[in-house]
Amino acid sequence: TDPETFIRGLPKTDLHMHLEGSIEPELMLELAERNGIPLRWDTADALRAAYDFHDLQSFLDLYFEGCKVLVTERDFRDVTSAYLARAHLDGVVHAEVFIGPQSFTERGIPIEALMRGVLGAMDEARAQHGITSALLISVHRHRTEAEAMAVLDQILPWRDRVVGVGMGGAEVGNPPSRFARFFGAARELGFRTCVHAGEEGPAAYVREAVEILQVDRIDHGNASMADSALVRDLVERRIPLTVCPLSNVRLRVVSNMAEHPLKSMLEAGLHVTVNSDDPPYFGGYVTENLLACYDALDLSIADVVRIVRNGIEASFITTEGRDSLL
Ligand code: ES4
Ligand code: ZN
Repeated sequence: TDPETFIRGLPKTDLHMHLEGSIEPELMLELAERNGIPLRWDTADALRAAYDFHDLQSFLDLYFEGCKVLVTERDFRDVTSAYLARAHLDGVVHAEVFIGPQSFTERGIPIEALMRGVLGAMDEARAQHGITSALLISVHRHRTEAEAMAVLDQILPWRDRVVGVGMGGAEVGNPPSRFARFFGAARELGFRTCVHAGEEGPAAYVREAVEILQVDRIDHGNASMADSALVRDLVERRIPLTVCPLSNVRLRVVSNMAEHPLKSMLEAGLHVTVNSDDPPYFGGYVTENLLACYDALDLSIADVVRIVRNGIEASFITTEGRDSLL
């Protein structure tokens, strides 16, 4: 079999994926129409053509604009169902998906609509396709820590259904240390934790994430490679990094896939996983991400299998669940 068929057939995880960033252009237009939300584009092709970014902020601007089409419980359900069905076809057996409530609650959308829609679709996808999933609640680092603490309060009724909390948004100028109290409180409540760090920001932000926030996983973490002492710590503590190669190319974190640090990270002994981030915006699901790396970085099939196993080990699901995947 060819590499693509083999990689698609591997039982994979997607541990770094934002539901708001999973809306395919066709669904975006359908939701806009259904909710009477005006969009600047009227065809899927026009929307796709707008997915041309020069950095994280240019992406975030479009991504937050796209969030406006999500209004009702049904919308959150539809987006989540569509992603999980697509991920299942891609060979993903377990997905841990982020949603950032602040984009919605700031417009007066009740958190209940979001939670019921997303969790309902997750339950349905498990019954329908067998795909398991876990929900991660993400806060925005370009907002205040007080606002992040309010999100923690809002999700308490669902604390048994939320596996962890994370943080994304504009990285440079918003170091992890600014949210030390928030992550401390989240851990205290029993949530697993992860944070976007070292995507556009420096290795020092990854260090803060590990040492001050004490997170269980780093999202991206590319910049770690600039600090060999940090790499040693990450290896020793076996802290997983959820790397998103196509995202890194499209947001110009790397100039092209051949320059991506994934292979060096693997060779350094880092616990790297490969994930999709925001699939339609960046041009691929997990299989396309793995295949792009396989092609550009001269990975072996054994390297790909190692990365896929790392994903299963790095998941936040229970040991019992994980053993059935390994
Ligand atoms: C992000 Cl808030 C958010 N959503 C999706 N992708 C991201 N990358 C960095 N922050
Ligand atoms: Zn992300």
